[in-house]
Amino acid sequence: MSTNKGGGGGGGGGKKKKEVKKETKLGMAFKKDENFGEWYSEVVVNSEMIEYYDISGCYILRPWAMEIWELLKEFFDAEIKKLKLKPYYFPLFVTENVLQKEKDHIEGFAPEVAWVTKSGKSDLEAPIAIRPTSETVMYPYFSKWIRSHRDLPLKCNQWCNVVRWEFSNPTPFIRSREFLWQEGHTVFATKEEADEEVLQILELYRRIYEEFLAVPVYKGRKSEMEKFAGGLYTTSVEAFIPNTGRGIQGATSHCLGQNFAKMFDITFENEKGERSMVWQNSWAYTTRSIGVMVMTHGDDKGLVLPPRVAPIQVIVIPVPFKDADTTAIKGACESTVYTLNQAGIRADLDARENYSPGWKYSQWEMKGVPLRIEIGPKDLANKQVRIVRRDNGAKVDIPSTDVVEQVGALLEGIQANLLETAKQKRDACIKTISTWDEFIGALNDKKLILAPWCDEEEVEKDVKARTKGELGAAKTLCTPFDQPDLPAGTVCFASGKPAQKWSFWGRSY
Ligand code: 87F
Repeated sequence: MSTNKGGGGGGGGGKKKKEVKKETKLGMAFKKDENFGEWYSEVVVNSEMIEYYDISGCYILRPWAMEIWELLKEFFDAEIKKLKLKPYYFPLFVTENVLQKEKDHIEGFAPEVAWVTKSGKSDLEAPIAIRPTSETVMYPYFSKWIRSHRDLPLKCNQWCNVVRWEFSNPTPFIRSREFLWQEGHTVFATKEEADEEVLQILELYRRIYEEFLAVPVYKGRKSEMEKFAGGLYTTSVEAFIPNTGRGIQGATSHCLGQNFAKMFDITFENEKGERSMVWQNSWAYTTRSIGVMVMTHGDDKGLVLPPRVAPIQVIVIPVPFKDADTTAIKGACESTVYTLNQAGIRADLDARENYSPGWKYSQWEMKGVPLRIEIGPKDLANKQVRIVRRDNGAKVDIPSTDVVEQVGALLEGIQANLLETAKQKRDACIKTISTWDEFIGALNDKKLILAPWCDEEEVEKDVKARTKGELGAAKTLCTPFDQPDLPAGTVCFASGKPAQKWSFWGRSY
């Protein structure tokens, strides 16, 4: 078990921390509302999700993080199989030649590409890039594999790591130099099919965030400036972190149009026997999603996990008193775990004898386990168990015979409560504005700003320039698909020209 001492390594923490004795209470030295950045580092380390590594921006993902990733993967993989996606694995490396093939695509990203230049002591003949994304790795082979309309659609997904050598302040899950993702790359004969899939995938991303991670998101379209430059249009799910007042892109689903088809010569013979250019999509979500969940639900006691992604949903803790029948208590605990497991609930027993019950409570609270079951002598005598909720601390005593039913209902209740609470907090941050002064006021108040906009790139550039500063510039997060009414005559908050749409603006991660 890591105590607070490990919280800093590379994250800038560790200076002001109180010493917390391992034997007594596992505490959090930082408070979410007082020092959010340090609080976050402390939560991910003390909950045993993350260990800092000696390369800045690289982190060890421990089982408590990987098991969450696996649960998300299990859901998403099953859903995309229904859409007929096939699993692939393409190599980690890409030659310079191929990487540079799509200029628009790589331009702007080039500084983040990491290169291998040596093997042992000798220089390689030519440097080899480590994939930052796999368009250029895959598409030459799509060109080879696709000949006729009978080869379409081609639907490829891979789960892998990618490397982007970021220079701005690394943060576990949120911005790391290596991360895990799934990348879907699909090829269609028609734009209609591509358009339809973009939205099907975006809906799956919404479900990952809202139904699994209990994080509310907006679905929307990126501006021309914020879209993936190599593509036709970009859709995304966008979350918001009230504590920092920053938006965060949750996942993207792009329609690439025919740009890559032109560059990589991906064509097919259509039913009339003519050469035709394909339509492509690409889409991804990453381990960043776990960080967004931590930031959204965590509190001053540590992590708070939504039941659907909790590796352990219920921790059962024996509470032996001095003269109590320890064996019987342990037996009751074991049978409770067994019964819950049989019902498909992820329950586990903490039978460690070198820790007190109170210390165990703190540790499992730190790790965010949704429910704790305590069984002591009184519970044993009354044929009951005590259940304590992580999200609100509520305690109930229930008959042992009802444990499956009650636990099931409580887990569902917690899942719903976390989403609802997060939604209320986010919604309380939304500020609808109409003038530049209101915009600046809302930005300073860390709001998620909904503004009428003329949708001109020059104006977005201008807003960025005018808000540049220490905290970073404001930009569009997305234009939500769900548009409020835009009365005729409404003008853009930044240019005074006729407004075309409502868009979300703010600072972002
Ligand atoms: C960094 C270095 C090199 C983002 C990069 O979003 C290239 C890139 O192409 C790069 N950072 N991107 C855009 C990725 C677009 C697209 N790729 C497939 C996705 C979804 C998955």
